[in-house]
Amino acid sequence: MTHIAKAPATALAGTLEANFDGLVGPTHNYAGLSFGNVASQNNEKSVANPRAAAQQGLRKMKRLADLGFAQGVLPPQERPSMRLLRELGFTGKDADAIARAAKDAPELLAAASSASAMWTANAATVSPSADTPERRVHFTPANLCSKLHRAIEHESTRRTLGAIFADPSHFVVHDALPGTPALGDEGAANHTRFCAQYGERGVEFFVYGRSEYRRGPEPKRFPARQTFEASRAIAQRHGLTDETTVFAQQTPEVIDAGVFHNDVIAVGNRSTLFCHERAFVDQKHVYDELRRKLGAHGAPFDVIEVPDAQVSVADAVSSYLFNSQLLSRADGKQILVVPQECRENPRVAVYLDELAAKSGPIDEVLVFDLRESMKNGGGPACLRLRVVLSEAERAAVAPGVWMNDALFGRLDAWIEKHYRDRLAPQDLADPALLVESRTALDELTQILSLGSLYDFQR
Ligand code: SUG
Repeated sequence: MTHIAKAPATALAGTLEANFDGLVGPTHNYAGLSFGNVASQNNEKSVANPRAAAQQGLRKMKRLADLGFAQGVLPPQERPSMRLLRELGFTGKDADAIARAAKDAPELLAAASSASAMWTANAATVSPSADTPERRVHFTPANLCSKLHRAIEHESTRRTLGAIFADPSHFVVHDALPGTPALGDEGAANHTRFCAQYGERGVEFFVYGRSEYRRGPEPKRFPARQTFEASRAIAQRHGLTDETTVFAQQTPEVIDAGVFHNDVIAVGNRSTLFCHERAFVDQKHVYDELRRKLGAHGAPFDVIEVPDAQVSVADAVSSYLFNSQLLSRADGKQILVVPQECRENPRVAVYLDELAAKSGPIDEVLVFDLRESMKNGGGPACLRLRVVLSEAERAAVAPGVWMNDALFGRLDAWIEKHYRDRLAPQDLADPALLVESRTALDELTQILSLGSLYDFQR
């Protein structure tokens, strides 16, 4: 069933969707930091392979670039975060601070060491210029305030996005929203943009888990990370209007079943929404509103709804069927990029076989081994940030981050040279890991031509 179509002609003319994947950092490990994320909890304290993790992600980027998709790279962050360790009171030389954290508070050292910035679907929410009043692309880095190890990402994310999308005539990179429970924001993992053509005005779909001020159903077991108030604030600061936004609440029961972000249960592209039948509160009303608002721009809207009877929420969570990338080929057909766990679940495999055989909007399924990331709850869609860009905007992006044969070769060799192939929880206490990471990242900023991005370089 995994039929691989001929590579389409590169559709680099006009406005298109570029995907910016996070390069997995040298400290990738399994620390069980994400309560509510079933994979993260199940793999707590197992031994990770950072080199394989980075190479699996890099191969996905290369393959999609080879197929003609615009593919960029976002660099990892500095880890362990000495800034966090210092803020938490671990003083002295770097090695001493790490040793003391390892002894007195290993959970804080694990939080400071997480490579979680690799999941760039959580880096920011992005509104393309076609949707914003002054026709610039807006980025709001996500505050990720519901987890300590992720709440330390947004400042570096802002700096990185500012370096890559630097031209103020095309791009606006905002600060993250204040990091407080009322404004919990997890970025593009809870945001989808629908449109007829990428360059036309779209409808932006914001999905939240709970509201701080409006009474409503809430999950009982696991936290809802995204609030309505955060989603609404982002729409407001990006200049979106009521006619071009739809807000929907995730079903609390699916959050309690491990759907910690909407992209674990739904994915959309252009005029297609692919989702589970239990994804949203008042789901039919959500479809109607999307259809009506898209229709007002003359855009169609198709839903591919997967019934519980065929794929349960538990199957969706363990296979990550919906954490797929839905990508438009140059010929207008769409491909679905799924993790290999989808082939290993018999019900999901049957569903995908049927989907690819039907003459619907999805024509082809591509399967990737992303095992190392998957074990922390990060599938193909978590690893990428979508940025719709016009030709002029693409020309304004820092050129060194676009994936091509030369960049692939350099990054592959860089990973081989700098990454460990084994990282166990106790290895986080090793002060050599900080030195190795900094050496690797220093070289990376040269490979990507991004200047001095990191605190240790300044
Ligand atoms: O935030 N896992 C990440 C996975 C993020 C997936 N992203 C999207 N669905 N878009 C998270 O829960 C686990 C780290 C650890 O346990 O070591 C972690 O942070």
